[in-house]
Amino acid sequence: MLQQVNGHSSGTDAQGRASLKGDLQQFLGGEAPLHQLDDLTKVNPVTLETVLRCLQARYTEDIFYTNAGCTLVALNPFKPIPQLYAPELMQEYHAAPQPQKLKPHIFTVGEQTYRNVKSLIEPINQSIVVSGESGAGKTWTSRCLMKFYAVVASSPASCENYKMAERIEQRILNSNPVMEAFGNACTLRNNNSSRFGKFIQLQLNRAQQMTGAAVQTYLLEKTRVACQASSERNFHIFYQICKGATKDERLQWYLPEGAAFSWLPNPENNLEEDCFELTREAMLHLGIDTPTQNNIFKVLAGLLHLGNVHFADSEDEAQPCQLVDGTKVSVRTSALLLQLAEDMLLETIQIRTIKAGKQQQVFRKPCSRAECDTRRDCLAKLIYARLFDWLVSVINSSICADSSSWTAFIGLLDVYGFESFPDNSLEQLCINYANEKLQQHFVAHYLKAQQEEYAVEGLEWSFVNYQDNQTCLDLLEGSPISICSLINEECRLNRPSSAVQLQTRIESALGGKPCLGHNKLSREPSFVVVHFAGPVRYHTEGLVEKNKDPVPPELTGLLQQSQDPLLMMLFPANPEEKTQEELSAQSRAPALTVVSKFKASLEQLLQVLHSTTPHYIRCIKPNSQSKPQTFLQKEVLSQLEACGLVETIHISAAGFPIRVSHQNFVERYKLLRRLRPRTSSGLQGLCPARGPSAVRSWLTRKHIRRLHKAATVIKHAWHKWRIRMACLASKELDAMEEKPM
Ligand code: AD9
Ligand code: MG
Repeated sequence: MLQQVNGHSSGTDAQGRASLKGDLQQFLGGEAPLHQLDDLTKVNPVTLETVLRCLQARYTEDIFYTNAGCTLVALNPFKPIPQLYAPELMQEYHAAPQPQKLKPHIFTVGEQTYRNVKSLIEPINQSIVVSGESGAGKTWTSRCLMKFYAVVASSPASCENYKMAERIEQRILNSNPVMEAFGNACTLRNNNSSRFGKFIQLQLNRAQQMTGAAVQTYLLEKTRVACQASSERNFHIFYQICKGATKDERLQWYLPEGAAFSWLPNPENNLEEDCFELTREAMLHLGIDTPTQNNIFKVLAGLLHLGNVHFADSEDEAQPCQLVDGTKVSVRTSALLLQLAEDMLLETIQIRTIKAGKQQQVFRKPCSRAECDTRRDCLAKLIYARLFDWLVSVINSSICADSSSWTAFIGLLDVYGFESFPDNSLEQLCINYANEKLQQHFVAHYLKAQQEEYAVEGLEWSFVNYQDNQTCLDLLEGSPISICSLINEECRLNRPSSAVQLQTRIESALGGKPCLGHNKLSREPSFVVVHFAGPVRYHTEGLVEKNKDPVPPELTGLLQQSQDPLLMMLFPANPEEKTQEELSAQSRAPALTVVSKFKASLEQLLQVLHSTTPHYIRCIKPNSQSKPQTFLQKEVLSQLEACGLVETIHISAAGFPIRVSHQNFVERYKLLRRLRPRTSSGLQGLCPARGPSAVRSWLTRKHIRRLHKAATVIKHAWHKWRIRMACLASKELDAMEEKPM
């Protein structure tokens, strides 16, 4: 019996009494207390209101996980509950004959997924899509699932073929603090908000042991390095260095105690930023030695000093902008830390070089103050983004198994949640676009496809209406004209385009589309998209420029001259593989825009997801102040509405959640043939495929449970019979030996 999973009242007595009360109530014909309903499909009737009440009742009882048919709803407790994630509990779910009979938990999903890899029932590769808005608990959930697999799928021996004789699972777990230090930041919504998307494939061998993992990241919000919205912060790693560096390191990196940096706003206490030692240790375990680490931190300190370089307006256009008083020292320190010549660093920021004419004559043009700021920021973004990509590649080379040592994977998807701020730009547009695509994947997989197939297969079924987000996706990415195509076109035309121009183009080309919201309230140029999770206003100022993400070739050229070992590696003077920017600069072809690159990577991700059996965990944020014991109905309600939970429950409750190809079905249950007289159609008679395609067996969970039971009974009987036969045979042998011929 599973005890205390959800951390409410201690001791089993209280729990026992409570469950007895519930049973009695049910027996006497009364309704079970709401908080005891482990599956929302049992709520009667299934409406937004009843679902909300049930979740609230459970939350009040400190029960945070609830099944909702094919998905698991995870409420964020906003308080640590160690016993809910203890290794013993993981083992309990792992060892349970039927984990789905235990209390709903992410470990049930983890274990089910793990077992599916082996079964013939569904495609072998599995994925768990963790969704929810920012701060709802996606990263926490994926981290816990990784720990779960590290416990249940650990390999018995450490892998000697790796650089360090350390267990692979531990190394995979070590990738989390490193990626979070460099890729997470404190935002208005979440103190530890992921500023990149992550898909991690946990690789399993035939014995279902974890032999490695591969990480794929999506669209790091690199603008944060140089620009943070008010009350938000830079990536954790910068604060970690400033707080955690030793005295000696402070001297080396020019980070005196209490130094103020423009790119380090709001430096007051935040727990996530106190983890410098943890980050360093994890890096070491991943094979990044101390000198390389120090090199990384030195470069990051160089970026902080670069952020303190400020320019004043130039009175004479022919002259470069002057430095604001007192910032010359920042140029010097930054150049020193980045191992660049000081005057070259300053000049590259201040002066643009333009090649023109047939002879490609070089002209030098002093930049305006705003242009200088943009070039300074661009330099920082360029370094940080390359550093992040390099870290991911190091992590991958440290944890990825070679293809011969794994046969299947479990993918964990943790992408940034839906975002709506007072000021939304290209970053939010991409994030929300990704969330729309994932919602569509969910809708397509569970709601739409299932009902359509029921119809094709001729199953009796009354259709459930659901919120299809195709219209919103048409607005965002549809052809021939969509928001993405219009923003991309502005980039391609390469003309100075104002924010108002873009707004007008969007309004005139897409005005009639249902998901383009009314745009009356804003004074600034903007447009509104009605997403499945709510309307969001995007400001058009700077959108096109951000989408172009131009990197002046002089900046890359400058960094190629650095004497710093890390920068020399990140920006090789004669790169074997040219980057996208360099290629397009050479060929004069228009560079791929941020949106088009992001779209392509999303499509790839969706292809991978489509090739797996997906499982869904919906994280819900009970309040936006990150407070424990606070359940704000209005906020939860909008999240339930947004993810179409009620529709999911309806379909799960009434539908056939298990679809098995006939071949696999026959393979899995051929044992049961012994139960029935042989027919010409063999097992097809046992569970006939319906409809014209006749390829599937449609099964409810009840069907599957019964089939499993029957198969188990036969197996036992068969086993017993074999033992009996063996006993008889050995007795016979004994008798023969006793009676010599
Ligand atoms: V974002 O889209 O990256 O901004 P997430 O990833 O959905 O967001 P995250 O997992 O970071 O949110 O959770 C936010 C915070 O909620 C965490 O930092 C924890 O303090 C808290 N949290 C989330 N889940 C749990 C939990 N199961 N138990 C305790 C939790 N605290
Ligand atoms: Mg996150």
